[in-house]
Amino acid sequence: MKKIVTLGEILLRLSAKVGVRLEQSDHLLVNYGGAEANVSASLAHLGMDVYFVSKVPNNAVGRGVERHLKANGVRTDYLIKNGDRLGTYYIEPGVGGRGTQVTYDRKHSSFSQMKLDEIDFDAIFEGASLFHVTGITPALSTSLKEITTYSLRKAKEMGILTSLDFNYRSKLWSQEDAAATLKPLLPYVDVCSCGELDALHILGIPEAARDMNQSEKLDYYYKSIQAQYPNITYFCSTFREVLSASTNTLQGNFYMEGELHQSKIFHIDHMVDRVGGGDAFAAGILYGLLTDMSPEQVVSFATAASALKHTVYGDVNPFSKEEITAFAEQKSGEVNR
Ligand code: KDG
Repeated sequence: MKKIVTLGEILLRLSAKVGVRLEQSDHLLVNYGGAEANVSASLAHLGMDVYFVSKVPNNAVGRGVERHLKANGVRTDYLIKNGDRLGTYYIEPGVGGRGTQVTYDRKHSSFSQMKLDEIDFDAIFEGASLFHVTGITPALSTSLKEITTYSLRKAKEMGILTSLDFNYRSKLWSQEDAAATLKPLLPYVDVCSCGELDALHILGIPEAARDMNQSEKLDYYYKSIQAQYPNITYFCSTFREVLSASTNTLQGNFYMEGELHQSKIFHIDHMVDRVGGGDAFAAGILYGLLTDMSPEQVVSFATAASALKHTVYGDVNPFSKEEITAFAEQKSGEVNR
């Protein structure tokens, strides 16, 4: 089984019930989120040996995190227990065309206080095949910027496949700050998850592509980025189009060796929870790469994984390889007897 290492913040996720505003809620549903933690759980459900590097408080709340990770099959050997608090985020679910609202309460979290000398990356990366991190992590503190840079560089030096999902979050930092931090990381990245807005705003690709259709535009962005960072071998992202309040479509894009591969369009008839859909996609891409799928299989598998995630509550994609593969191939809404 291949060893995978991820680094990121796991958050307590507290959601209002559908149809109740957060500020008027007297009950909140408890779950866990955090982009890299979600990718870890997805990959563990797919049978990979995933080690999540993070820091949580040494109390009942931290033990709750550990229980959640273990229940999803994620290894907690490198979970440091120390520091002041667990970062939290609140969700008011989108309904009737009203978008989902996210409120962060994560300043001074144990993870944001993590220091480079607390982590032994030489030991952690020993025998690893893949290292995954997102742009959320360096946005959280100066020491995490240093840790993200160090860890990506170290992984690359050790010959480990490296993956960075931009995951730009406007509530955490400005586009300028994100660009100044993320661009210097790109020489150490093999797999880059980069949506259209990330490309445009963070990488500053000129808007020459304005009149192109979506796939031409993405092809143009990827080619421009690769000209600057030829080390990036794979790009991926999804297009999500809301056709009406209740009908949603999803199409995955995977760019490899100068060629764009697209999945079929998945129609998500009943959207239960969007959050974590991008992480399920990223995990699907990484799984496909590690198991030597063809580019068509990679993008089909990852998009099916993401579409399935949208049908379940919570950040985590709990589906197995067999379920995702069957979903990628089924017509639509079949009764599976
Ligand atoms: O991708 C899902 C994440 O956005 C969610 O889990 C919360 O990590 C999170 C963040 O910082 O937005």
